[in-house]
Amino acid sequence: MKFKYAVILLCFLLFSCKKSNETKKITNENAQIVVSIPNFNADSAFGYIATQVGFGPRVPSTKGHVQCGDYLIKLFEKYGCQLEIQSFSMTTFDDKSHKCRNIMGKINPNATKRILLASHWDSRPFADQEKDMKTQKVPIDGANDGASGVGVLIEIARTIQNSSQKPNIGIDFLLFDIEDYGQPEFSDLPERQNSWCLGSQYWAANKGNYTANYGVLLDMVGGKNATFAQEGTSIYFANDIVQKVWNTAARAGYSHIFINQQVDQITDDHVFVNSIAKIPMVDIIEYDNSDGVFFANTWHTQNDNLQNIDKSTLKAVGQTLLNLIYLE
Ligand code: AHN
Ligand code: ZN
Repeated sequence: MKFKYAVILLCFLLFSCKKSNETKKITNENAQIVVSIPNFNADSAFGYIATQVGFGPRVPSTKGHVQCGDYLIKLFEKYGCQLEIQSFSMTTFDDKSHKCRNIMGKINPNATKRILLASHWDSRPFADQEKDMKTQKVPIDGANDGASGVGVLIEIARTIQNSSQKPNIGIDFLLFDIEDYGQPEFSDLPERQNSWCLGSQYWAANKGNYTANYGVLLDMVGGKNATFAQEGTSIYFANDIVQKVWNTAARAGYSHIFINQQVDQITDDHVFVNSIAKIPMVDIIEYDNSDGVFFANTWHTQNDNLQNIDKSTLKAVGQTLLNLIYLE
């Protein structure tokens, strides 16, 4: 009967029109519930990366660093986060002292179940992966190394505030300062232990009674044709979270980016969050071992600039995190 098919078709059309553009319905791991998850806007995230880079290098003890920190604090305020700013001084391998800030923005500050999402917001004072001695001494833009993770996190804060759908849990965005002032190979000063990740080392040792169920660190999440492998320290301390994040990415269609490969351990902010703060944290960090070095070939070079930021990589990371948050 033709009429019956017309009614079915009409119902189908009505239902598909009702579906919001803003969200996508997805079932959780056990397929027990259906949740609406907002879309991650990679253009907007890219804009936050461009603004950070626009301040100039965010090297501790420079004007660009102070201005960018103030800007990030204002953004978290604008997107309705409760702020906790940790100010401290740090001495680097070159015996210089710097005023630093770890910046935390909280959503649902009273929720007991919490996820900690982190990234570093400073940028490296050197380009020590350059061959040329002069270029090595010029600070990098750090569009990928620093600004990309922060851009994704700010965009997640904006998306949650602008969405009618709210997560069931608390989210804490934590922007570490002074991650990237580690001693370069060209330094002829005596070798310093643990000269990297100074902000996260300070935070982990001075976090008070703060805790979260687990954490995800973003580091260099905007590279062209980037892949994210399962990094050794993350597996060692938080293998269940690694599996959860990589499964969430695969279910969102990003298994070609979040690859199913276990790779070496690296030193990054998550090491100290795991070992000192005792919060299980995984690192989403670009893996490109084509030249025998773990990191991409723009890493700590002058090519770590906006031109080498890829919105489709930002989208894969941002959407995976939104899915992770809304499925909790
Ligand atoms: C190493 O250089 C081995 N780890 C530093 C991690 C890092 C630097 N991430 C971004 N910049
Ligand atoms: Zn770096």
